[in-house]
Amino acid sequence: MTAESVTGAASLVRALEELGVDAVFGIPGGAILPAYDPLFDSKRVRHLLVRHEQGAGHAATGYAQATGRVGVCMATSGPGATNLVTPIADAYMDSVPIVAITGQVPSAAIGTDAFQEADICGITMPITKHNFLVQDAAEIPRVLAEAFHLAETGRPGPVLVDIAKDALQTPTTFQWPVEMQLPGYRPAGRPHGKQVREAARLIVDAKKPVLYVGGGVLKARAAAELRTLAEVTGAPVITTLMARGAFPDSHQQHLGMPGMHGAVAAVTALQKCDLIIAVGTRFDDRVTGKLSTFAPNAAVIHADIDPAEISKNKVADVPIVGDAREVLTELTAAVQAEIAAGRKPDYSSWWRQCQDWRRRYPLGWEPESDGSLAPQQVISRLGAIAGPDAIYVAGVGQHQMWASQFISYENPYTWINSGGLGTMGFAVPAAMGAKVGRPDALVWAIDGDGCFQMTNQELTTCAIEGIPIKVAVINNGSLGMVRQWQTLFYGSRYSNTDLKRDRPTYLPDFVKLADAMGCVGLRCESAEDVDATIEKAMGINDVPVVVDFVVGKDAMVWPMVAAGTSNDDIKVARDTAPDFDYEMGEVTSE
Ligand SMILES: Cc1ncc(C[n+]2csc(CCOP(=O)(O)OP(=O)(O)O)c2C)c(N)n1
Repeated sequence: MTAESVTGAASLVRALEELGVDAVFGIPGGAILPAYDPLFDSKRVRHLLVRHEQGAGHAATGYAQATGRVGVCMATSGPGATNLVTPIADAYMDSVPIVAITGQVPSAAIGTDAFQEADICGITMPITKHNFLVQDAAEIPRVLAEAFHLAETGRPGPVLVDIAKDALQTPTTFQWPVEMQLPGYRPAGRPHGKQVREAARLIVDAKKPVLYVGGGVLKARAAAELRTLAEVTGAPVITTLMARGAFPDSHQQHLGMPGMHGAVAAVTALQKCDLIIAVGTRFDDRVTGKLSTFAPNAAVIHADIDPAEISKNKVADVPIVGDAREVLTELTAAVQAEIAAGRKPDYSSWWRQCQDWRRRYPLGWEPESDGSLAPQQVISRLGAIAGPDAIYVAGVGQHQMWASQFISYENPYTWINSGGLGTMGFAVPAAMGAKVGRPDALVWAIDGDGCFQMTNQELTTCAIEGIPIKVAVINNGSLGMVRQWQTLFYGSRYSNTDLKRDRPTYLPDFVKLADAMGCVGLRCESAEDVDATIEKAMGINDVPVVVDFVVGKDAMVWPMVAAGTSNDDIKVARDTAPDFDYEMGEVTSE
C-alpha cells in the first residue's frame, strides 16, 4: 500500500472512489470548488449537476431508497449547505443513509461571518446521525470512511461532512484502507435470546395478534424473513407508509396500511388486537392516532435497532433491540420451537373478524360529482399498467396517500416517499436519484401540482443527464390535502389553497413547461383517455415524460382518522363511521 501525494480535494475524490460511490448529486461554489477540480477527472464517480441543492439531497435519498446503498450529495458553504437542510431533515426522519459533503470557508475565517459562512454543523446537529467539521487534509479519507459507515450501519441516517476550503487545498497523502476511530459506536446486531423466546411465547398464546411492520424491515433487507415469520405464525400483517412493499399486497395475510389514511381492517385490527408485534417501526402519531386510546388491550413486542425508539410512545412489554433481519430470523425459529412443543397458535376467530372488516370496508372511491376525472382512477390505472416491478415515487399530499392505497406493491423497494417529514417537492428529485441508482427500472413519480411546482427544475437535469423518468402530475388545481382539511375542519373556507390553474389556458401549462425542460409533455383530461395516455408515456424511453392529469378538486382521501382523534373514530367517508357493532352472524354472503 503506497501513499499517494495529493491535495485534500483529490484525497476526497479518491476516498469516494474507494468507497464505491458511482454518483454524486451537487452544485459547485467557492468553498467546495477545489473538490470539483479532481472530480472532473474521476473515471469512477459520476457527478450530476442539479439545479437546486434540495434536488441533490432528495436525489441522494431516492438513490439510497432504491438501491440500499449510501446516496451522496455535495454543495458549497452557506446557501448551498442550507439548501440541503430540508433533504437532510427528510432523510433523518425516514432513516435514509445519505452522506452530504459541504465546503466550508477557510479554517482561519470560521466564526468571522465570512462571505457564505453558515455553521452547517450547528444547524444540522439535531437532524443528522452525526456530522464532522474537517480542518485538516490528512483526516479526509478517515472521516469519509467513518461517515459512510455511520450512515449505513445500525439505524441508517444522514451524515454531514463539512470541509474547510484550506483543508481541500492543502497537500497531503492518500492511503486506503483507513482505520476508523469510532470507539463508542456499537450498533445492535443480534437480539437477546431471552427476549426473543419471551416474544415467541406471547405470539403463540395470543388470540388476536397483529404484525405491525415498519420501514426498518426494508432497511434491514428483511422482506423474505418477514414473510417467513408471517407464514409460520399465520398472523395478520400491516405495513406502514414507509414499509409498503415489504410484504406483498396480494398476500392473503396482508390487511394493508394502518394510520390516518389506512385501510379500515388494518387500523381496526391494530386498535383491537391483543398483541402487537412491532418490527422496525416507531409508533408514529400518524399510526397511533390519539396515543392514550391506542390499542388499549394490546401487549406489545417492540423490536428495533434503535433502543431510543423502544417504549418512546407506547410501552413495550417485550423490548427487543436488534437488526430486523436477525430478529425476524430468530423469532421465527423460536415460534417454530413453540409449535414443535405443541403450542400452536389459534387465530381462527380473529381472522374471521379481520376478514369481515376487510370485506365490508375495502378501499374504494366515488366518482367525481361534477363528472371530472377521478385522481384515484388515474393512480390505480397507472399502477395496473406500469405493474409491480416499477418504482413509484410520491410527493406529499392527497396523491401520495392515493398512491399508497391504490397501487399494489408486491416487491420491496418499489415505493419511495417522504413519510416522516412530509416534504413537498420530494418526488421529482427522488425519482431522478432512484433512476440513477436503478437505470433499468421503470420509475414513475406521482406528484401533486403544488409539489411539482417546488422542484420540477430537476427535470432539466434529467433531460441533460439522460435520466428518463416519468412524472404523473395529479393536477387538481389546489393544495389538495390542505383543502381537504379546510373542507372538513374549517367550514370549507379555502384560504390560499386554490392554485388558480384555470385561466383561459392552464397556468402554469405543465405540457409547455415539460417541453421547455427537454421532456415530452402529455395531457389527459378525461377518464376514457387515461389508459391510452399512460401507454403513450410508457412508450417514450429516451427522454423524461410529464403527464398532466387534469383531475377534479373535490376528491378526498378516505378512510381518515382526524389528527388528534382516536383510531376508534375512523371515518370511511364524511360523517360515516364503520359499524363495529354489526353482528358478524348476520353476514350471509361473501
Ligand atoms: C414543504 C412543504 N410545505 C407545506 C406543506 C404542507 N402541505 C402538505 S400537503 C400540501 C398540499 C400539497 O398539494 P399538491 O402537491 O397539489 O398535492 P395534493 O394534496 O393536491 O395531491 C401542503 C401545502 C408540506 N407538507 N411541505
